[in-house]
Amino acid sequence: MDVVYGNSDYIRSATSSSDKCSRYKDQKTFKKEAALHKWAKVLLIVLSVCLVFALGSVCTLAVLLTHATHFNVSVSDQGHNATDYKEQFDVLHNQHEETLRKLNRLNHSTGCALCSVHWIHFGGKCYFFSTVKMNWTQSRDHCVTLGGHLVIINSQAEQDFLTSKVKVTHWIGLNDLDTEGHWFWVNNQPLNDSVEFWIKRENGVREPDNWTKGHPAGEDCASLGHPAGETDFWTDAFCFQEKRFVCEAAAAV
Ligand SMILES: *[C@@H]1O[C@H](CO)[C@@H](O)[C@H](O)[C@H]1NC(C)=O
Ligand SMILES: *[C@@H]1O[C@H](CO)[C@@H](O)[C@H](O)[C@H]1NC(C)=O
Ligand SMILES: *[C@@H]1O[C@H](CO)[C@@H](O)[C@H](O)[C@H]1NC(C)=O
Ligand SMILES: *[C@@H]1O[C@H](CO)[C@@H](O)[C@H](O)[C@H]1NC(C)=O
Ligand SMILES: *[C@@H]1O[C@H](CO)[C@@H](O)[C@H](O)[C@H]1NC(C)=O
Ligand SMILES: [Ca+2]
Ligand SMILES: [Ca+2]
Repeated sequence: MDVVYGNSDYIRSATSSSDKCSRYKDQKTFKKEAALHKWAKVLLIVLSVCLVFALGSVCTLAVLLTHATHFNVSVSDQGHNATDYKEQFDVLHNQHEETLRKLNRLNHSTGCALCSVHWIHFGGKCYFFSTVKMNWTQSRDHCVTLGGHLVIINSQAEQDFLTSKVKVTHWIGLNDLDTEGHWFWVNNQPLNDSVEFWIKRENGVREPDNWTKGHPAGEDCASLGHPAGETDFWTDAFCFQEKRFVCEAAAAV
């Protein structure tokens, strides 16, 4: 009995509890709605914050953009200044070069070695290497016209300098026009036999050979090098041949 009562009581209490439950459920939905409202608020706040941040970002971007344009301007300023510096540098550079040239000229003049343009200084003398070809007498006269004379070679050093400068045969100021076999320089000095650079070939055939084939008068004018290409030594050649030539002149003091 007790049990039945207890049972019904339990049922009743169960029913009441189910009532309670539905009430609780209502409460829960209410609470849920309240929570939803809360979430909506939170979301709204978050969105607001986002909006503020977005506005902030836009503002920052705008500031950055103005800064960037400022920066661009300053860069272009610097670019302008850089070109100014480049111009200044160029001016100074040119002045420096000009000063060096002057110093070089002074150096040369103090070394008694001032040569005209197109003339090359060596050992206190000036040398002119022609680009035109003339026969020997024309070459001799042309060097005089230029204020010098056909080159007179007095040393191994001078010979070496000349051969270092020429790649083809050139007339020099030496001839045996007056007396066959007696070689004289254009200043009427006889050839010093201890300072001569005639080609001495291995087969014993040497220059001057007074070659008479091709022209009966023989070869009376000396040239630096051979038409075949060697330029290290002297050969005698037909004076009427046209060759380049080397003039020599004293260097200006
Ligand atoms: C070069 O830069 C200086 C500042 O360093 C500035 O005062 C001057 O105006 C600039 N000059 C030019 C031509 O931009
Ligand atoms: C001037 O001559 C001296 C000595 O020969 C040399 O050391 C110097 O470099 C020369 N200067 C120039 C500018 O040629
Ligand atoms: C020939 O040259 C040598 C060597 O340079 C020299 O000792 C000699 O005096 C010169 N002879 C003449 C006649 O100039
Ligand atoms: C050089 O050749 C000419 C012309 O043939 C001749 O008169 C002269 O004797 C020759 N000289 C020598 C040293 O052979
Ligand atoms: C060089 O050429 C000139 C002009 O053509 C001439 O008068 C002279 O006789 C020539 N000299 C020789 C050595 O051939
Ligand atoms: Ca000869
Ligand atoms: Ca010859």
